Amino acid sequence: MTTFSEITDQLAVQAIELPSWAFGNSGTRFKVFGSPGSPRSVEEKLADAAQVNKYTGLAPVVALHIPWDKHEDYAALRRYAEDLGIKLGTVNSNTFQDDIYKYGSLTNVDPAIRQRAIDHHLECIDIMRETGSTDLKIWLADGTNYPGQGSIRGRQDRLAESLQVIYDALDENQRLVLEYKFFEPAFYHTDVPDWGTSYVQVAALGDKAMVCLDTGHHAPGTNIEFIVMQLLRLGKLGAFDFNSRFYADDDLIVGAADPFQLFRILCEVIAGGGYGPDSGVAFMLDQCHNIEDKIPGQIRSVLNVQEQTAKALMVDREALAQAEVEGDVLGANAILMDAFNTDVRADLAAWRESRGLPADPMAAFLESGYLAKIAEERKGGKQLSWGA
Ligand code: AOS
Ligand code: ZN
Ligand code: ZN
Repeated sequence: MTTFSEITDQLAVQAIELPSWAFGNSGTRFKVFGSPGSPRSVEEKLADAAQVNKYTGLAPVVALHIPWDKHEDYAALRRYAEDLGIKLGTVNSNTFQDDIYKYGSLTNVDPAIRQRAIDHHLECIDIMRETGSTDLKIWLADGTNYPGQGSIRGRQDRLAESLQVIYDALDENQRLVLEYKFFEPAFYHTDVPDWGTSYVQVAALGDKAMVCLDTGHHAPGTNIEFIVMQLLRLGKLGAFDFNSRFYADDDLIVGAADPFQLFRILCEVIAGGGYGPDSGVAFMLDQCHNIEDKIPGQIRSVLNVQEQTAKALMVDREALAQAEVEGDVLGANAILMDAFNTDVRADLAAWRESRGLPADPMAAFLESGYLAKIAEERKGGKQLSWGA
């Protein structure tokens, strides 16, 4: 097996993008629980995100959501982030909260509504120019609830036309990443339900359009690492939205429900050339913390990704290739499982310390008193929630 000391250079380049909305209050349709000290402004969300990077060295970028993170001065917001040692990243568009999008946005049969949705994306691209963001992420709530409600073919054609207008507005250094999801909020059909549809749409647009794979957006039992392999093989995996699910789009902490699945996904990412800053694959979290504290929730998340990445980097790929050639089924499986079953926690802790980071970022953050400090300082004002 590859030793831990042989993989540290690769571990050192890992960067995971945090979702700004993970720091606001969130919940389910039953209840949104507030936590003391939850952010009341985009700046406070960024300050909280910077804590995750401070204790882990793993999270230097924060993704924004428009309109949730609308700001009167994005250049100032960018400087504010840079002063905190982080950068503004992917801009997520939002066409799922306005009444006019009840029957769809980029797919809507009404050209005026489609134009409104396109204009929103053009506004996001303008914001990206100011924030220095390179990725525009599109997730659509578009779909229908009943057979016959809409022409599923017509909607697909209109989606292609709308995306083309948005794509044509991108600068040279900007990309469009199209996220898929098999259901919810629409329940009969979703306009971008699967990786194949996302691939077909982005392939028609050109090189700057890529697929975004949200790990929570698949039917139970789906072999997600196969999709990862295929998209990398096609040169079209642009981004991950990492999270974990027990039932549907749960948006729980990545690696919490199924660490082995996360390991298998990362094995395919590494094997397929999708790892590292020049790979073109953005590692983003798409999570909400409904009952747990948000900052520790995000710290736990990036550490989970780091831990499984370390194991995936330690797989003895030469031995694996050899076992495959020899038809050694159980030997090959054992090579993979050896890496997965290796406890890398002590090595990671020592390596963190050697880089001036706390051996145990969770403990160090909790001991810092930051949660009590924000609970005290952030009194009054309106706390932000997912969707606000
Ligand atoms: C929705 O299910 C998707 O995962 C999107 O990425 C969404 O924009 C994100 O969850 C923020 O709400
Ligand atoms: Zn997502
Ligand atoms: Zn989702």
